[in-house]
Amino acid sequence: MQINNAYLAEVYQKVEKRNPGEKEFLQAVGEVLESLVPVIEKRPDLVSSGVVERLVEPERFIQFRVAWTDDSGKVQVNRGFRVQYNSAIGPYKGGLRFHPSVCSSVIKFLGFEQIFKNSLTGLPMGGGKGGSDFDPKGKSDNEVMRFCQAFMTELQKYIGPDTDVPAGDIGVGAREIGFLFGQYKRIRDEFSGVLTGKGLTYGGSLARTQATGYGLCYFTDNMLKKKGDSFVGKKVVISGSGNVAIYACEKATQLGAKVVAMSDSNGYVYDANGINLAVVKQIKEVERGRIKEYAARVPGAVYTEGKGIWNIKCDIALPCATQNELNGDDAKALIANGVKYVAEGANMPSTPEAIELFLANGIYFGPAKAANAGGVATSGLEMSQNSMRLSWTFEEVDEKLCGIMKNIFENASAAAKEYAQEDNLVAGANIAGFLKVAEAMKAQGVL
Ligand code: NDP
Ligand code: 2IT
Repeated sequence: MQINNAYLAEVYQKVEKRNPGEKEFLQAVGEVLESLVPVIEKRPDLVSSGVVERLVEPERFIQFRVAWTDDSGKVQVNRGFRVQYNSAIGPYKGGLRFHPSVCSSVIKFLGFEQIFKNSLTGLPMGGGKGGSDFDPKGKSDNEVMRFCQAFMTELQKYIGPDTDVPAGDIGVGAREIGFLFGQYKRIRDEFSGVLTGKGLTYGGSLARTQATGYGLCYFTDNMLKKKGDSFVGKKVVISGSGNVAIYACEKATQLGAKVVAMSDSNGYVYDANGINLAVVKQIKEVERGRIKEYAARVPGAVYTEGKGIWNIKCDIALPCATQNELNGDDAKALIANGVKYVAEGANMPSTPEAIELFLANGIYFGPAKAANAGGVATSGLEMSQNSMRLSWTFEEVDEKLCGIMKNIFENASAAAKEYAQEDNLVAGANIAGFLKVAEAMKAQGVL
């Protein structure tokens, strides 16, 4: 990382000093500040109004104890978080992650990224994120319910449909959102759009389940079209096999590509015939099983334990699992195998070294905050439907999602063209996302 501007370098040093050892958070802040150099050079007003110093410091950071009882009667204690990062352009908005790796650095990096992503959607949503180091894997439905109820009993003090609207992320899907929503309703005695990603019977939006993965492919399709290219006949590798990965696979396949590999935290499957998504959905969405089982069910598919999915030859790589899952060596392997497009479904899946290699080698790269914004954008559409007390059809939501992803691509490309190089969507997404929030912060005074 190189921040070639004295003011921004100083802001970064202060962030480092205030948040020692928080490596994911510092990585996310460093990348954005690096992109903002050309903007800050043109806009002394943003320096004098202290927008950047204020933006890097969360408005509020909440940490709390979550105590619950497991099926054997033993008391368990987890740590809960919510960062309410920035509310300049709307109520705090962002998912909840339940994963053992959750800590303040991870929550802050995700909340910080969310500010720019939500701004890019064009919808009025501020940035927030939350979660817990609770691991839903291997827990019974009753244990997950008791945990969610205990978690929400504390979280409900800080959220509301016009204040802060959480949703899902890793480890938080339809089941968890249902339990969280029920507990909020019970305590507050109010039926509202306080969470998104809700079930269709109680206020959820059609197409929210599909939105992040579909949106990622719509974004990638815009990248392909820009190069006079398309998904048709392309070989695609997708990491992960959760919500984002599954619906990325579905849409990429619908658009004419062949997805040849998917993974989970244990290993990956390669299927030269193209992934049979019905099998993946049965294993992951119904049985909550491991991707390894795919190879036992689909003739010709091969399972490999461990990392290594990025050694598979492909035209398009879509990392959809977790942060820093694709490092410099992985990027080199992809480039050596002729990859042409990389677009991020996960949040910050590529390390800074990997991104540098992609940009330096002319690989067209779609960064997370632009490419995976379809999920939160559709959450924004769920909020609108809840406020209006009506619901749109799948086709209406999907069409709006497609339009939003096109706008994000065009706005990021335009900002990249003005301040960096047109194909540098990292700079473009950071700058376009930042400018809207910065103008709003400036207009609202020093807060
Ligand atoms: P899920 O919990 O549905 O799936 C996560 C997938 O990633 C699983 O296959 C999981 O494997 C794998 N994974 C998680 N952590 C690790 C790890 N440490 N190492 C290797 N593999 C891992 O989550 P989502 O699909 O919702 O989220 C995936 C990514 O997309 C995250 O980065 C999330 O922040 C991002 N995202 C999600 C959005 C959404 O709407 N859901 C919106 C925008 C971004 P295993 O089961 O073995 O843990
Ligand atoms: O990272 C993300 O954008 C999400 N997990 C979705 C957030 C949301 O509020 O829908």
